Amino acid sequence: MRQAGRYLPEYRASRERAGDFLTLCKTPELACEVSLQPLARFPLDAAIVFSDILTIPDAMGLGLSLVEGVGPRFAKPIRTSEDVRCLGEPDPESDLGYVGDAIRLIKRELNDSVPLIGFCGSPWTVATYMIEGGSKHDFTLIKQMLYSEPALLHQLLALLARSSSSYLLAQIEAGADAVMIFDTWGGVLSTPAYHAFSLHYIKQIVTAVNGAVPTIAFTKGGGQWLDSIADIGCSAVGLDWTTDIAKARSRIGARVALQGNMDPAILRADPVTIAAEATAIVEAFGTHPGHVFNLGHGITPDIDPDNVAVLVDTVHSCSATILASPKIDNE
Ligand code: 1CP
Repeated sequence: MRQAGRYLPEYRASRERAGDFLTLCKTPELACEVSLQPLARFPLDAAIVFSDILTIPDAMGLGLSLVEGVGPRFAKPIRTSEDVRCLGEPDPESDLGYVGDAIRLIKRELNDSVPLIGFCGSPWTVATYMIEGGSKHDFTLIKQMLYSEPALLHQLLALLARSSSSYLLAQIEAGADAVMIFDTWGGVLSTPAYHAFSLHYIKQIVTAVNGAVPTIAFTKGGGQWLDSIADIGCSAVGLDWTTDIAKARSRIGARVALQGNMDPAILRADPVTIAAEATAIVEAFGTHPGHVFNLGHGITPDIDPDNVAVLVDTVHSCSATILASPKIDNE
């Protein structure tokens, strides 16, 4: 996650040239360049298009900016029923066409060497930014709306689900080989609220994709809801690092593939520790099919790229070893 980003000096140079983060996202040549940077350094098995989950609210006219040291900010957050009523559904071609253009460029450059992942945010997660006005991790305003004006929040989430569905279908049309739905903030909800306000809308998006390409559903903090997530029709479930991957495999691994789940903080350790931790995850999953190794969340800017190289090499070598020795298995 966040294969491209500030931990790479070449990303920082491209961002400097672009001037700001949004220009980087909206200039297909630059978005393509940045998407390919991690693959030039590491023998990764997939690329992910460089973009952000906040492109949809930006296209809805909320005035997105990325403030240095603060994170994303919206000039016009959504607070009232009038605000929600005024929102339109962005057109994936005319309003978000730069993402499709970036995907077409990346696909041409990849030339089928590895698959390309497209993505969007979950309606709930995107709505947290739209209502709070940016990164604010206490969720006071959106939870107030959830419990005092649930119909209004549902109206916004339904609009986001429709917008995200047409956006992912356009990404698939442009060449995305799989799509991932990031529900970074689903884990802050109670169980009934998670099902009604987050998973319900993720399911609508997965249903709209209708098996055109594999779909990956990731809820950070969603470990206790894995069975429900696996039941929405997605091809894979993303796990954060707080879930035991062996237990997740025995619970839902026959129904879906699992993606994950190393704690990105481990990348701050020494190479021997990184290799041991990565090997433990690959071995915990065992020889069953359907494990996509990944970090449980994004790489942070302080990570040494050499440590990422150790991780990628370890995953390749220990996967080959474990697949060659089917006795190493743990039911
Ligand atoms: O240059 C910079 O400082 C920008 C930092 C950055 C990056 C590298 C942002 C702003 N977005 C991105 C790219 C990004 N965002 C990708 C790129 C593809 C990749 O290489 O993996 C992806 C998949 C995302 C998705 C995203 N954006 C999520 C979901 C996944 C996650 O990390 O939880 C979220 C929550 C966002 C919002 C966002 N955009 C940027 C930041 C710093 C944030 C998080 C803010 C917060 O903590 O609330």
